Amino acid sequence: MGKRETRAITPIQEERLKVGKPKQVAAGFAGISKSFGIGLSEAGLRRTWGAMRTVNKFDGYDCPGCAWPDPDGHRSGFEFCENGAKAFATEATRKRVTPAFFAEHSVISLSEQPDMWLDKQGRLTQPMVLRDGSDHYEPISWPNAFGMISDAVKNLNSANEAVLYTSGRTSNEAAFLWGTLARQIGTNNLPDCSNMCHESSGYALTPVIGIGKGTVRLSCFDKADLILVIGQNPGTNHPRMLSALASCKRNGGSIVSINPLEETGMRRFKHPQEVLSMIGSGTKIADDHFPVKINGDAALLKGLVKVILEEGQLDWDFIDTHTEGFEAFKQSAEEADWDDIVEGSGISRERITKLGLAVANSKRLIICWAMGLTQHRNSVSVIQEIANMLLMGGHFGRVGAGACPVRGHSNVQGDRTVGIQHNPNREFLDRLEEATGIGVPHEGGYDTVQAVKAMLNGEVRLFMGMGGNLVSAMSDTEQVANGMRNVGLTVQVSTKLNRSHLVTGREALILPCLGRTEIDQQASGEQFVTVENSMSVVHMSRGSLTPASEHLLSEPAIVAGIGTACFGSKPFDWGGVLQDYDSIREVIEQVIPGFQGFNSRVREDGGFYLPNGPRDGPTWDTPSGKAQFTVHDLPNAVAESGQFTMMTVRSHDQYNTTIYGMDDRYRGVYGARRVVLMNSADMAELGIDPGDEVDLTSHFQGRSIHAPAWKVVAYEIPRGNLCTYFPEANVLVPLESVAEGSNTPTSKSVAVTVSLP
Ligand SMILES: Nc1nc2c(c(=O)[nH]1)N[C@H]1C(S)=C(S)[C@@H](COP(=O)(O)OP(=O)(O)OC[C@H]3O[C@@H](n4cnc5c(=O)[nH]c(N)nc54)[C@H](O)[C@@H]3O)O[C@H]1N2
Ligand SMILES: Nc1nc2c(c(=O)[nH]1)N[C@H]1C(S)=C(S)[C@@H](COP(=O)(O)OP(=O)(O)OC[C@H]3O[C@@H](n4cnc5c(=O)[nH]c(N)nc54)[C@H](O)[C@@H]3O)O[C@H]1N2
Ligand SMILES: [Mo]
Repeated sequence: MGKRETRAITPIQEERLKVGKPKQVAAGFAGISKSFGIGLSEAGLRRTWGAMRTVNKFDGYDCPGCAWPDPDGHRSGFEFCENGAKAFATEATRKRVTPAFFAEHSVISLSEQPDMWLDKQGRLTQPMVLRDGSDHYEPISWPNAFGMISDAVKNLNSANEAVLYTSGRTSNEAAFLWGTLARQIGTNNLPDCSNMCHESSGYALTPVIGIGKGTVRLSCFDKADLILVIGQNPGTNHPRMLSALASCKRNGGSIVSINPLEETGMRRFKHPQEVLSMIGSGTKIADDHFPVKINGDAALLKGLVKVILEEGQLDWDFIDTHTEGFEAFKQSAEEADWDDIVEGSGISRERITKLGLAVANSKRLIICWAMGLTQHRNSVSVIQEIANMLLMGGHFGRVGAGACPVRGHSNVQGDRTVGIQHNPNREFLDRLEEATGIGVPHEGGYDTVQAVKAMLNGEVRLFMGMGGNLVSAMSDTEQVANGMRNVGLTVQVSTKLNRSHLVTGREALILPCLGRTEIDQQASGEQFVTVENSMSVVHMSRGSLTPASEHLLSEPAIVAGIGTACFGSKPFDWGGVLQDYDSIREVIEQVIPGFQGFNSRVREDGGFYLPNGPRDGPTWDTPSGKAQFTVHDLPNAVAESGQFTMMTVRSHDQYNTTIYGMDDRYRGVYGARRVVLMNSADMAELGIDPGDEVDLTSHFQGRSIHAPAWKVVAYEIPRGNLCTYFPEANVLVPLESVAEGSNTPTSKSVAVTVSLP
């Protein structure tokens, strides 16, 4: 049969753009009342109130909003935010997508609907199948769905024709089983959302400090004397982090934001849990803001390093005892030219010097970063420059100091820890083999970019997604869609309807699962799962709501069902471990270092910290046992003359590809998402007025991609830079444009020309 021509990109709609002033104050009362409002309208009063009382409590569910940790020891407060409330409401909604819904709507007609509409139809309720040649999903039983997958596995010409994607909301238990399933199929093709997210951070940090994770605890934020927040928008994406920043300020610390945009949370913040502060104007968060050009961080950091070296305020004891490579690093920094630094960063030498002195004088420095640093061609080297700067001052193994890559999805870090790795190391594979009896493959697998390329080449016959929405989340949407259409069977384990259910292989399955807020009942009784936050704390998560439908299975049950259908119970007893998740945790304990006593320790209030050499020692799990200084040249500009550098970011009303609403309240952009933020001097030069529609064309290695009709918003953004929202703008990010080393799509560095239609 021919391929279905479903739409890969949300249709372009009539949008009513209204532009106001960016907000000065984040969160506070507007945040809380809005949160409840969102919860109420979707989930109803009893469910909203009941669930919000248990979120992030020791015995409640882990907030699916982000991976920011909860305070150690007193995790019983009302730790939630607008972001978490929205994430809760979309999951706990009372609306349902039933078989009747699919009988009424063909996949073609569904694909003509906007992404926001798809999500708003409610929770998926039953397993559904899209058969070869059919335009409608129909119900299928769980055993038959698992049977289809097992047939597909048996029909693979080689195990590497299977790809198992993971999104970062999946629990440790489900993720561990998922990775094990892939290895029993015989492949390490385990691309995951990290590949598009913090891969650059892990890839950069592991060789230089011996671990690919952050090295601070939440309590460090109270003690830091300086925190740099680089390439991150916490007001929207990690609102609870603002409490930690405010606490640093109350204790006399300083906070500096480095970002092409002055984001709202970094201006002022009202703590929603401190009623008194709602009355005042809130805490001023950032003491200073550096409006660096997009990807100007490499130059800015180089300037800071030069100032620190000139100042001579280095921790020489630390450098002598703990590091290697200082001389080469020093020499290369000294040779860097100030004109290049100022030109590359867009920040004057005076301003860089001022910040450099503050860094040099800091005794307890934390550097936080997120997607503004990880999604560029030279991301790995920028993050290693951050490590250099921390090493110069000895900011490891010291309370109140360290590296803090702020994770996105609530368990993206845990998924990696328990084996979602496309390039797993030998020790892990050996232990997995020993604990499960499964003969594991040793050849490395695909990341997301490689997986899409393999699909385009017709080398993938089975794609399965554990959560997420790869079609919309990946770069180069049309290419991803072409790849998906080449696959024999595509399977999505999901809670909500999204585009990856509509742009499919020849056949497709939707396997609906429990969400984190829901009760998970197995043979031995009610279960909990575990997750790991941004600061390496493993803790439990237990839902309390009645499941959205009686047909739902938990994620572990779905993986175990597939495992049993494909391989029976030998050598690994899929059905057996499912009866009680403690048994899954027992296997994890045997395979993953740091999980000794998993079942008892995770039952303690707040869970436990995984070991972390640079934080706890410092010790360094590098070949020489020392931390490494590294040398980095300044990058060439992405954009040629006449081109802009475009970043693609999140609005305030979305969770990745889930669109909650059309407003970006903090930035003052209302009613529209197909917008492009632009400096007014650039607009004047091109004869563009606010509200005009322009076409955007991206350019990479001779290939151009054209996307029409973006409304222009005049915004305070460095000249030569543009900002659009993802996922709409993903169509413009070329598949081939990736970060060196980590292979992450360069979603924050796209060379673009702007034209009036
Ligand atoms: N409400 C909500 N919360 C979320 C998410 C969500 O979609 N919605 N997503 C979750 C996920 S998976 C993640 S990974 C995180 C993402 O959290 P963020 O990384 O905060 O997300 P982005 O919107 O991509 O914002 C990137 C920020 O980097 C800045 N930036 C872009 N390019 C550069 C640059 O070259 N240099 C510097 N210095 N700054 C730059 C942008 O202006 C923007 O402020 O949030 C998580 N939390
Ligand atoms: N241009 C551009 N592209 C980007 C980014 C960017 O900044 N710019 N950011 C990248 C980043 S940081 C990330 S992390 C990726 C995100 O990529 P993904 O993780 O693949 O995407 P999400 O939008 O988070 O996935 C949403 C879907 O997950 C499913 N879901 C929700 N909860 C659950 C659950 O509990 N279980 C299961 N099984 N399914 C569930 C729902 O069906 C929902 O539709 O996108 C990346 N793409
Ligand atoms: Mo992410």
